Amino acid sequence: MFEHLKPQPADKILALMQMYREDPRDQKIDLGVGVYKNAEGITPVMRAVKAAEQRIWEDQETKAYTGLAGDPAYADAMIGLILGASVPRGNIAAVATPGGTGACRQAFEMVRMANPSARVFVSNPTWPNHLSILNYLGIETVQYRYFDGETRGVDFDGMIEDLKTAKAGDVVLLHGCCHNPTGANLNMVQWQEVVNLINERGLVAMIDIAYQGFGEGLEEDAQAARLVASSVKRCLIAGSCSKNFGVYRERTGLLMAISDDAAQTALNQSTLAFLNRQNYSFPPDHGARVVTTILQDEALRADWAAELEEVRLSMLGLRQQLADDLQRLSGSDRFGFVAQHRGMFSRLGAAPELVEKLRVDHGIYMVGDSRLNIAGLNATTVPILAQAIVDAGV
Ligand code: PLP
Ligand code: TYF
Repeated sequence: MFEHLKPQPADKILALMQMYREDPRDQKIDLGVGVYKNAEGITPVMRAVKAAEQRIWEDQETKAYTGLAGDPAYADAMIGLILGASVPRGNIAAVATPGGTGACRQAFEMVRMANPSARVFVSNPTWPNHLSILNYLGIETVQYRYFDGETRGVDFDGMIEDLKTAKAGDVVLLHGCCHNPTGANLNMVQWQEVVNLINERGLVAMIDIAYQGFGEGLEEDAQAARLVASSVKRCLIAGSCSKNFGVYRERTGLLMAISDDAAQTALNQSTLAFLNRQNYSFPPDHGARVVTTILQDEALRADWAAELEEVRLSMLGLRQQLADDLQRLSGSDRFGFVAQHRGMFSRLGAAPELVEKLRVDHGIYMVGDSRLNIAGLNATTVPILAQAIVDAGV
């Protein structure tokens, strides 16, 4: 039977990661996969994570199963982090999931269960896994305009025009902050307009928030999710701790389903628990326990927030340095968007041939759509990248 299997397309980002590893050149620069790296090129375990792990090692008395939703304390802590007090706790159903990917997957499964004919509107472009999982589940997708290739900002008029074609019950998937892959984000006035449209048309909002704390700050980056969650009748929020706690491989995520009705919330909670059971029974606990330990302890939380802020500021510094170098070398302001974008990524808007040329000629690895991971740079490699970009005629 297995001979009937067909080869599946590889994840382009992960394939690039492999290609980089196999490149023998010393001067190569990895701007591919979205992993934070410090100036030494290391993805460190955060101080508070180490401390929490030590505490768990000392205090944990059992590794017996938690519950299908994971540890309720983890959900409470993450709800506090993402939503603050913007939504009454009683309106939120939540389960731990294996990473933000797991949260997206479970969210899409819930959509399909609730309304098999619902379409999911995704930004053009979006994180490739969104499309890949939606296609795999047989859910119809519609792309809405998002990135303006000229300004490298958001094509907001195009976005609204396209979202107006959504029908009641369709889902609108939005990146809560730090859009992947473009780095271009809505301002709060635009978010309000999107919320109004969602409400007018009876759409279902879904927020994927994987970079809280990487853009404008922990609270600022949650503003859009809070606005949406507190203004719509129902929504889904997929959260990830991979980046902001640096616990990538621990697979630590949370899915929330929010409604304005207690009975509906109970049904949502049991549905989410059911979906967890169908897919893997209990969600992973270690990363969730680390995150809970940090968020519940004042000192650990403050230290984590301080280290996260250092990470955020270092990426902002690299953005500014790159924008300045590009301005100087090109003698034009056309790269100013690099300093305006937020999060780990910027989409340069370069043709695939140029991206390929940068890889072949300079050992500079970025995703084929010209997404670069700002955190892959350091003070030494920024000028090298800037020169290569200008020489290539981007
Ligand atoms: N959503 C987006 C937009 C992402 O960029 C990522 C990747 O980091 C995720 C979700 C989920 O990542 P993970 O499954 O590693 O938590
Ligand atoms: O976009 C990125 O680079 C990150 C990491 O299948 C990632 O979100 C990439 C591909 C993938 C899972 C995570």
